[in-house]
Amino acid sequence: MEQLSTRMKQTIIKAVQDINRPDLFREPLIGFSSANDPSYQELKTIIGPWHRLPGELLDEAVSVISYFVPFTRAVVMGPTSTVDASYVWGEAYQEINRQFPVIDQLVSELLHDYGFQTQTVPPSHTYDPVDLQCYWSHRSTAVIAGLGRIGANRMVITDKGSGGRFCSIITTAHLEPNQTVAKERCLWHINRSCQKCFDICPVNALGPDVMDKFACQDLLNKYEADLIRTAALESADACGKCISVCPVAYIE
Ligand code: B12
Repeated sequence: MEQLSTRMKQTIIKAVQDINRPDLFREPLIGFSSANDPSYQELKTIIGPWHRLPGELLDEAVSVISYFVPFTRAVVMGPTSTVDASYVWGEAYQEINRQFPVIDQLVSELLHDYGFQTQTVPPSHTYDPVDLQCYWSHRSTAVIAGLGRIGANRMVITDKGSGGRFCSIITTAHLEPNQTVAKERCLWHINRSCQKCFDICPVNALGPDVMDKFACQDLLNKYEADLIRTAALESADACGKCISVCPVAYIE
């Protein structure tokens, strides 16, 4: 299936190029995991029993495709260049969220041509607005696919940094799981020499042992209202300060 995984990676890379926003997005990173990786069962304990196994979303699931679309330096630096909401971060957030279903469709069509099934999951807003519980984590899927490790800001830090967004597709095709173990890049985890993400959060939602997701969500909603009112964006519940301030948010 080497030929299939190569064609798939080319499809995702070309689809991001075809968005034709080199001012916002860079070449994506792509990784595969086995649908039977025991980490998926572990997530039912780490996250909760509501988190689905790949096989609970697609019968005969064999592999999971995880991909990361990294933002440009200008986008990643946006949130720390403004006091409140960052327009360029909001625009990149809105635009890539709109493009993920297009990219997922192209990948699904390729796999269907080879006779395989797929199940896609939207990039965001797949959570219960009351308890913010989500049935499928693109973030943990990316970790299982070896694309990165979770930093103190709870964001996945890839070889191109944490500034960007993830999506994933479940399939009945066999795609060789990533064997490489991602490098630890978070300075808090390495030697406690950095806590910029904790310090910058405007609502103190982030700490070593606490992530107040409701306080964070409230700020995202406020910023979205600002961006809709002032900048004609439509769906941009985005802040990004805990990413933007991070020394490894943007890696060339
Ligand atoms: C619900 C949600 C939110 C909620 C709640 C976040 C939360 N902590 O649960 C709110 C609204 C607060 C939020 C805020 C933000 N979000 Co949000 N959010 C999501 C969403 C929809 C579901 C995430 C979720 O609930 N997962 C369940 C939680 C409990 O588990 P988890 O995500 O898997 O992660 C934890 C565990 O896995 C755990 N873990 C512990 N041990 C182990 C061991 C293993 C082996 C593994 C695999 C995992 C693991 O560590 C993780 C971190 O706590 C995802 C999209 C998706 N479907 O994945 C985006 C997502 C996580 N958000 C994202 C972003 C960028 C943001 C914001 C920066 C807003 C913005 N866009 O500007 C802020 C950052 C807040 C922060 N620092 O965490 C990105 C993350 C990108 C990255 N580099 O990692 C995602 C992946 C969206 C995307 N498609 O890219 N978000």
